[in-house]
Amino acid sequence: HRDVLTIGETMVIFQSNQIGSLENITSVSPKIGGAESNFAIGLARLGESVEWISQLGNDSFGSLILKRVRGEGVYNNHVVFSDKGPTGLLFKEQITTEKMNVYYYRKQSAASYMTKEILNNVPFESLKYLHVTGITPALSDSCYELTMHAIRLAKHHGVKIIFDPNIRFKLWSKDKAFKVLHEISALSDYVLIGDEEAYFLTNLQDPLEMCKKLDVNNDKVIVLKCGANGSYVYDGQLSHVPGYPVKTVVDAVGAGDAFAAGFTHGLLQGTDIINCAKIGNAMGALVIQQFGDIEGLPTKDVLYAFLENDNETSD
Ligand code: KDG
Repeated sequence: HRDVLTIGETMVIFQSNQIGSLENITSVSPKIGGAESNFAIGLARLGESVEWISQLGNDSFGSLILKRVRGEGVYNNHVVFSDKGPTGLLFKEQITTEKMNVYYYRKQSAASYMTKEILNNVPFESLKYLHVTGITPALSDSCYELTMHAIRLAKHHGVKIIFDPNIRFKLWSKDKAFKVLHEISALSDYVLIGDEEAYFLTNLQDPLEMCKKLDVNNDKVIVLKCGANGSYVYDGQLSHVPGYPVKTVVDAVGAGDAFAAGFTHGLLQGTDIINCAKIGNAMGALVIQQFGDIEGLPTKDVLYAFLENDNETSD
């Protein structure tokens, strides 16, 4: 039995161990990352039952990913290995301590060939939440169809949908992103969105106005993530939830996924949405203080100690 399901591509990440162009570096550390598996690992470390579905290449990178995700206690028995394409890769280039470039090698990857059939035999009836990102529908037409099929199945079984747009302009055109992200957002119960993403989707800048516009049918919770400024929660009324100041941001990639995991953990624990956002803010603050998408994701004990001591780790 799993409470949460997420579907998406995970890549092997090669992160440079030195500052400077990848042209000059002499060593990299292989890690793994992908918005959906980052989210799943975040939840699993907090003790929640979560399944991640993906299609991996029939190669060493694919088995590296599966072993690591499995080692985190994430359910993975619907993951498929395929010969249609290789496992996707990503390189993180640490240009300066503050600036990082990200390069994808994921076109026609195994994951981009996922189809909706991958959901055959997945027990939606026992789920509580489906986590959807804007990355999976951007990978290919069949991945878009898969995403919409997952949403239909979730609706049919009364499973709540948590949507994180995770806009990646390297993966699709602005027009297509705009159309599809609005389509999915309208079908979701919780929209966890970055302030710049909300600006892209609404062309508005005021938090209340953005939230109102995104809540097209007056039926959802909108959470606006504002980095160091914390987040806003909107459920007809807007509340600000302060963030946790971090002295040194080491690697900001993965903050949104950590937020989503913390927020969903709060929902599963039955706490109110303001507290869910507070947990999300704390998760984001913890993850950006370490290199890698998932390395800084806390266990439950670490998270609750951080929440009790407020921002202990940033001193
Ligand atoms: O949210 C983190 C992701 O951006 C990273 O893990 C890579 O999944 C990724 C993507 O498609 O950008």
